[in-house]
Amino acid sequence: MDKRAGILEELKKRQGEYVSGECLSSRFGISRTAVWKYIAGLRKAGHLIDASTKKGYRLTRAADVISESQIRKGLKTAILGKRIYCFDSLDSTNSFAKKIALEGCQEGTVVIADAQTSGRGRLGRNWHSQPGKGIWMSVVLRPELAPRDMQIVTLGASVAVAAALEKVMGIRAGIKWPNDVILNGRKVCGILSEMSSEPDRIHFVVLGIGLNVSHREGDFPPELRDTAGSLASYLESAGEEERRKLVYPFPDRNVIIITILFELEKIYSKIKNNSIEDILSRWKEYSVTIGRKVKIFGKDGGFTGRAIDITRAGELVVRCEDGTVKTVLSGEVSLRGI
Ligand code: BTX
Repeated sequence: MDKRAGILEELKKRQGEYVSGECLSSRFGISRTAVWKYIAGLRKAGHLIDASTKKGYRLTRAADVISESQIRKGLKTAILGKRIYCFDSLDSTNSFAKKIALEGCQEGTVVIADAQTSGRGRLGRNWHSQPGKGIWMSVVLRPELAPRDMQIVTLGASVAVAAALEKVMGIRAGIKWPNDVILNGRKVCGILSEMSSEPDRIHFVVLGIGLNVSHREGDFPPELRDTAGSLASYLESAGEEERRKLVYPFPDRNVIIITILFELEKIYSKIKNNSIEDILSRWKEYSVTIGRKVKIFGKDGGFTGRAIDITRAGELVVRCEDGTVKTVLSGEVSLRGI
C-alpha cells in the first residue's frame, strides 16, 4: 500500500478522532511536512479532513474513492479479483484488459478506472464515463465455451449487476434485452463483452461493465439526458414510499464493486457447471422485455412483434404480428409503451 493510502487507512481506523502529525510521521517514517503533503493530496481527492495545530488530523468524511485495498478487504470471491488494477484514468478498461489478457493474465483479473477517455459501447458506440461518477470495470474470463455460446456470459453479467443492486441498495432493476440494466426506463448500466477465440474455443472474454452511480441529470451530455440514469438520479426521483425501502445514502463504489464481483462469480460458476437454465430463468425474472411488444432494428431492417422467450444461446424469441416466430441474436430492441 502506498503511503497516501496508508495514511487514509489510519485516519479511517480512528474516524472521528484526531491523529497527531507526529504519530503519522513516525508510523510511516516520513517528515511532518511530508505528512502534510499527503493530507493535502487526500483533500484534493475529495476526502474531508480537519486539521488542528494542536491535535493533528481527523477524517470527517471519506470521499467515494475506488481503491484496491478497500475492495480487497471486502471481497469474498475465489476467482474474480485475485489481481485488481485500479487507475485514475484509462482510455478504456476493456482495451487495457484485452492487452493484459493477450499477455496471459490470470483469469478473474479486474481492471477499474475512475474515468475513461474513450469508453466503448457495443458496435463502436461511445460510453460516457465521467470521472468519479461511476463504475467502469472490466473482468478477464476464460470460460470453456464455444464462441457461439458466449452471449450467456453477457446475459449473466446483467443478472449479476441487477442482483447486486438489489442486495446492496434494495433497488429492483429491470434488464432490457440483451443486457441493459434499466431503472425507471433509463439505462443505468451497459455491458460490453469482447472475446478472442478460434472457431470452437474461446481464449478469453473481456467483460466490461459500465454502471452510472452518482450522476445528477446535468452530468450527462444533452444527447443522453432523456435516456440515461444513475443510481443517484433514480433515488432522487423515487417517491417517498419507494425511498423508504431503499438503502440511502447508498454504499460507496467499492462496496458496489465487491457485491457485483460476488454475484458475478456465482453466475460464472453456473456457467462453468453448465447450469445455463438457472441463469436464463433469473434473467427472465428481471427482464422488462419478455411479454412486451417490441420493435427490433437489425442489419436487414426492422420488424415488430411480441417478445415471448429467450433461447439457451441468448437469442430473443419474437412472435411477429403475422404469427411467425423469429429469433434474434443481435440488434436493437425498442420497447413499445415504455
Ligand atoms: P451500448 O452500445 O448498449 O450503449 C451505448 C449507447 O448508450 C450510446 O450510443 C449512448 O446512446 C448510450 N450511452 C453512452 N454512455 C452512456 C451512459 N454512461 N449511460 C447510459 N447510456 C449511455 C453498452 O453499449 C456497453 C457499455 C459498456 C461500458 C463499459 S465501461 C467499462 C468497459 N470499458 C469500456 O470501454 N466499455 C466497458
